[in-house]
Amino acid sequence: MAKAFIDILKAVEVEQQQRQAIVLALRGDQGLLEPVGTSPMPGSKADFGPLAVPAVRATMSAVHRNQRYRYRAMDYDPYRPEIIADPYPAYRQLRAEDPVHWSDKLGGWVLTRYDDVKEALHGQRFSADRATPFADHMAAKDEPEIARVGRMLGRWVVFNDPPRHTVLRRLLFEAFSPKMIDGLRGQIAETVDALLDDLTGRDRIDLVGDFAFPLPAIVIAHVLGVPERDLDQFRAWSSDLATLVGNARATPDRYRRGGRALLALTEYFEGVVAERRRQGSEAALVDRLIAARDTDDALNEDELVANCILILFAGHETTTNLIANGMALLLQRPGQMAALRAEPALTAKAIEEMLRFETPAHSVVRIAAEDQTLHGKDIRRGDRVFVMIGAANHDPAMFEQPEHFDIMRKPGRHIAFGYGPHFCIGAHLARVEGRVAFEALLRRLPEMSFAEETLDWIDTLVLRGLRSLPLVRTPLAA
Ligand code: PIM
Repeated sequence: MAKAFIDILKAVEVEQQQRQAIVLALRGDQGLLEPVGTSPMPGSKADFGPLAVPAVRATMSAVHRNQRYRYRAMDYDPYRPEIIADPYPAYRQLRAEDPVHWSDKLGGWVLTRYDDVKEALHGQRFSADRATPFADHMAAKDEPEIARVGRMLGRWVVFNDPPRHTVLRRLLFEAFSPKMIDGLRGQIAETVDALLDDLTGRDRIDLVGDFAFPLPAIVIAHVLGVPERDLDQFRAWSSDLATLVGNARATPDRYRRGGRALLALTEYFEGVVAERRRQGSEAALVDRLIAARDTDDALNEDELVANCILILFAGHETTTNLIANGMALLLQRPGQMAALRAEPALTAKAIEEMLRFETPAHSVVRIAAEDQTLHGKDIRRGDRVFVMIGAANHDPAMFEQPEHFDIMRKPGRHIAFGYGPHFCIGAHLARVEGRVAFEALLRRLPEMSFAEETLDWIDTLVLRGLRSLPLVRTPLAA
């Protein structure tokens, strides 16, 4: 009886909201108010991006809750060029007005407040496994190749929950322990110097292609145990893979290209594993994983290969962006550049501020593991949730003057490496690479300026970085 009464009240409320919306629309009020009723319906041709099935489920559950007729405070389109160039004003509005925002464009919820982001990363209420539902969905759509790609991604430690996550993470973590990474410092410094030697005398460089990409790629190839000579090939595969796992703006062949890259990397690593097994090598991460497989049966062959690909991909894609984003931030602020040149001991602090300000691993996707209500919004089990780490790192509730880039800021609270059980195992390596790189860049690189007026940001949501960063030598004053 009571339930029937509540249902009637709800129906009345929906009708009132509809009527109010029509009035608002006729009045022309609130340009950004728009009925959620424009949601693509399940089964429509709308592209929700990779790992899409929960998105469709999310839309259905929103429809079932009558949220089709609710009106939202703003229309957030993460792929609009001005938002790709500068997402922070939109984040500010979302945090203030709609902290649990339903996005038709993304087919999921968008969390932007620091506390909510931290809780979503840490708590048990969200699952990291968004590859399995994607694979199931693709199999049901009779797309066996793409389904296979989803199954392979499902082996990545980052797309697993405990208890499997705990096992895989422990196996990988050893290679990234502070002790192991500190042991690589000399080799990182040598690689930095060699790359900078090659730039000597050049008046124009692309900081991404000439430095920020090769440095972490060479280092991670060494950690893994794969030859440096294959790095150019990796770069092509990796950027195709980034459009798939990074939630790039929809491009028609994204799944196929990303999938092809993943299959090529799989074949490549199957070859590496076979060769190293034959040779009985011991030094690198691949060898330790092979031993864990062969002696303890701790992981299966697919997990072994898949996590080598993840480490290669994650090991350079984000550190490349840390270096290039950081350099762009300093070039835009000559005062901070001068302060850092004058006092290289500030580099560690500066790196933390770069991580906060232009967070390279900008967002992660989670799947609601249970029904829950957050700031009045009903999130249903299976809904897709975009956890916007980059927005959390600009939350004024946590950071004073968050839009101010300040290398002197007291570090410590950003969550650029995530939080909780999935905290980035490569964090220490990224920090060491960043410090060694910036100390050398500022000491050895002559004064450079932007060669182009605008920065060319990649259009993925998960990775924030520059396609290239062309720089020219600043002419000496006459
Ligand atoms: N990159 C760096 N650490 C984690 C990543 C990552 C993992 C999965 C998808 C995209 C980026």
